[in-house]
Amino acid sequence: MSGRIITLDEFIFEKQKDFPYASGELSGLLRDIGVAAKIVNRDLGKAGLVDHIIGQTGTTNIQGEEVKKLDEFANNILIECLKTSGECCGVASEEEDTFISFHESQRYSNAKYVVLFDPLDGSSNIDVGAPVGTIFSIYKRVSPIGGACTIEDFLQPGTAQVAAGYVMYGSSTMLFYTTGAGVNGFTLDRSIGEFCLSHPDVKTPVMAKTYSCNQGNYATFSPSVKTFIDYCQSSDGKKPFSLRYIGSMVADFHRNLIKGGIFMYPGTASAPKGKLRLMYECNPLAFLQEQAGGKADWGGGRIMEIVPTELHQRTIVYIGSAGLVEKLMEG
Ligand code: AHM
Ligand code: MG
Repeated sequence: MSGRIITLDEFIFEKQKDFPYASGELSGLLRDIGVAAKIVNRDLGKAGLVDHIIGQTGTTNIQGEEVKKLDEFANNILIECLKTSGECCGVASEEEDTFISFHESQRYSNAKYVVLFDPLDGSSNIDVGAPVGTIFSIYKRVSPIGGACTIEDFLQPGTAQVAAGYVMYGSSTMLFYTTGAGVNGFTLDRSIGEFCLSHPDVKTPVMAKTYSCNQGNYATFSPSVKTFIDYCQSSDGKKPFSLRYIGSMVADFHRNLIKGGIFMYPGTASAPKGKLRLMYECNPLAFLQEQAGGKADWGGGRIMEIVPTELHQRTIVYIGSAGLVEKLMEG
């Protein structure tokens, strides 16, 4: 890309002008998440040093300070950034047992958004320096403004999301988000400390030849998933599909979002309803994927139409290029 750099803050500000009645609160929230992502990114960059040179996480470092696990650290950073934002009345995190309401401070009395997030998805990858991610999902509260948040504010179907996105901490750190008007992606320019527009209006190819799943579980997949994988491997004498699986959903999803492909986490013997979380992982990525022209299904309909019954609910997920998800659903 050439031309003038557009930072995340500038872009959000420009987009806000497209919605004449927007109060700017959602824009403020997205900016706060961007700030949290930069802090997490900074500390992730030291992960190898912390674990192998300075001291193991969970122990005390040479300054006598406790070395926090990075997923706990990311969780705390996000909660703090959102709590002090003034636009968010409560959060739910994959790392917390239940939701947290910020209603006790007067400052948040008018806040109308709740944010759900997985602070550091794929965290088992940190030890080996492989990519990890933060995933977030934003809803308007349904309970009266000013009071404590209720579980109903959080248990909304994915179709009610007003914004969603992820940050991938990889060879580059990237932030992709949607507010329901397409998907835009930003890359962190470390020299100036800003996310800069690098992937405007992302569209996922309708067809592609990449599939991503933990094929070690093949024996326990359903017959239709096995048939689809067999199709990917044989391709009727033409070049078979490529299997690409990092084991970090954001990274696997991100590659397929841009290049095309399908990510699958089917039911397995140990997790018949799937492993991944509906509210923290699948709904936000489904929103992004649909906005980029792809599909996200659980085998019986759209992921975003599932009516949630619990915060930490899990779901089967098939997400990616529209043509591939449709092919799998045909059975
Ligand atoms: P986590 O939230 O505990 O990190 O687990 C989620 C991760 C995803 O990022 C990834 O797609 C999946 O677990 C990998 O699971 P598996 O190791 O079973 O293939
Ligand atoms: Mg996770």
